[in-house]
Amino acid sequence: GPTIEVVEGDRVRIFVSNKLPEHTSVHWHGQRLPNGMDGVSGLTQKAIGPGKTFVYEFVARRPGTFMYHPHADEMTQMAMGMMGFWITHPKTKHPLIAEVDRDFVFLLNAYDIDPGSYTPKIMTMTDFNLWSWNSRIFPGIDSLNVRLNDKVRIRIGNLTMTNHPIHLHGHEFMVTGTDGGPTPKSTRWPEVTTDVAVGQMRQIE
Ligand SMILES: [Cu+2]
Repeated sequence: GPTIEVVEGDRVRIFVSNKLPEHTSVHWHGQRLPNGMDGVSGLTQKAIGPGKTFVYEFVARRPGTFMYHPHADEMTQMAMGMMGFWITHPKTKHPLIAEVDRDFVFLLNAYDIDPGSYTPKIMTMTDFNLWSWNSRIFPGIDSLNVRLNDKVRIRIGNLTMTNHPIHLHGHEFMVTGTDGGPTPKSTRWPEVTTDVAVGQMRQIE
């Protein structure tokens, strides 16, 4: 899905039109929002039927990096790649959110696709054979192009079924944010690998 970028305090309205042959919904993972906007089918809303549109509306309350995905037949819909990123930028200068020269987002997902087949096997729980970055697979992905001395932020979300240690060669980084928001400065130290567990986001700089 597209990366949605908004500014803290923005009121956001999203029209979700369901063109699938089955019901769906969208869960805005990590956002502070009214219960009815949380997107859990059968709990906080009626699922969006085929051909129907549901309008989500809420205020982006806190700056950070968030993910969104269906909460309806997740096994099928997430295994087919329904997921996306959401960035809420701070409205004013934030003591824990640095200004950066480059800001990259990567959403990890995984598929089980037999050779010669085009359709992921949706019932697989752990035995995947293709891991993708923003739904693309090397060499069909972009490199991270930066200038010497640029301050670089990379936001990595993991909506696969396995943890992924993310490792940089030749650079140290700090983990500056998680799903819960920016990390306190006292918790930051240099690393070259950080594990991004299932359902988590890690923001490194
Ligand atoms: Cu969630």
